[in-house]
Amino acid sequence: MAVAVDTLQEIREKLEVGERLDFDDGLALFETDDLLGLGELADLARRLRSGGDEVFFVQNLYLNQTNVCRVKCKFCAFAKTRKQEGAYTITADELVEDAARQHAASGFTEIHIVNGENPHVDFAFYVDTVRRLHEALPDVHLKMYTASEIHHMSKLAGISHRDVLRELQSAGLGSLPGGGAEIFAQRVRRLIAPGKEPAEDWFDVHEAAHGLGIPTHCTMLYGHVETYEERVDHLLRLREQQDRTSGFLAFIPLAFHPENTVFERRGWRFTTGADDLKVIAVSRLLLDNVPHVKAYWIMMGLPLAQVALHFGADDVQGTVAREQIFQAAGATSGTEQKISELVRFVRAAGRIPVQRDTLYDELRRWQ
Ligand code: V47
Repeated sequence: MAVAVDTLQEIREKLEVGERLDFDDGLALFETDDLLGLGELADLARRLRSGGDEVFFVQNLYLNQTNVCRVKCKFCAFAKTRKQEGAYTITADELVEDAARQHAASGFTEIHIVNGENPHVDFAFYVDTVRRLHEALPDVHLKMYTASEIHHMSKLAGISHRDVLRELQSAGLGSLPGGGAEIFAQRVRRLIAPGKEPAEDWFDVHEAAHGLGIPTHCTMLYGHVETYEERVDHLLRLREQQDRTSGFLAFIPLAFHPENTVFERRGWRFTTGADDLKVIAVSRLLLDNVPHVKAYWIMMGLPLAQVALHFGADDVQGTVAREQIFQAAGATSGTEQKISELVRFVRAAGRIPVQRDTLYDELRRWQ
């Protein structure tokens, strides 16, 4: 649906006087066909909220300790049951040995771990893994376990989200990735992930993490059955949470990848570049209190991620060695970029590449 040019103009006026955008603004932004106008507005919002020309990335290694999962989300191509071919669960010893070898070779500063919700291991398995990784690589930031996994651990151990997080934090956990959010609307969760906990649990985990001083990330999985209204609702719920606890470091939109999922058999397709850019821009505009928006190159490819840097994104996530979840679902971008390649792409987009650590402290800048 075409949205009148003056709608974007009204939103621009709100931005310029620092007025918060509301639900109807969010909807109008998703409905506009003026893609370039939208991008320009999002870039303005980023700059008005003190963004400069810097674009951030981290040197990170992705590890998945187990792909065995009890949940069976219909959008997922990564999860297996224990008896399925390709199912694996790696011991803490193996994981630490692998991570230490990789670290000696490449010197990453962050390990990012997301797993299946394996019903065949206990809570001690996770605490032990964090402790051993932290002991072996004390200077590496451990960004581990989505809210869904923390919820799963709380069920395994019969303790609260907060107590799970406290134990993991004292073992060396640094932050949480943002997965498990999907779309918060229960209508959508029932359709794409009927076995998953409700949105309230995702928020409870993040609220508890922020209360303990554990920073977290937040995501939205889009491009399936959700409506624009449900996207806006999702973003505004994240904004409300951030108003209360301020613990989100960054927002990462995740475009649905259909290959090898139930939905591929129903003919569902990959998202389009226009929609990917729209989601980046609208999230930058609505999430006025989340410091960074990531254009995740694994998901959108580096060329489109470059364009997204002019649509409100200021981070391309990282070198991302060994990503598996999107590869399983048909990502064509591959995994692991050299730092020199990220730098080349950011510079060619007219921006300043900055290598950061997980908490956005600057490690190196290319002028
Ligand atoms: O919760 C799974 C998504 C998430 C598919 O915090 C899919 O920086 C699209 O948490 N198509 C897990 N998305 C990954 C995750 C993550 C990824 C990147 C950065 C960060 C961060 C966190 O991946 C899941 C789900 O939302 N996902 N399958 C799929 N076929």
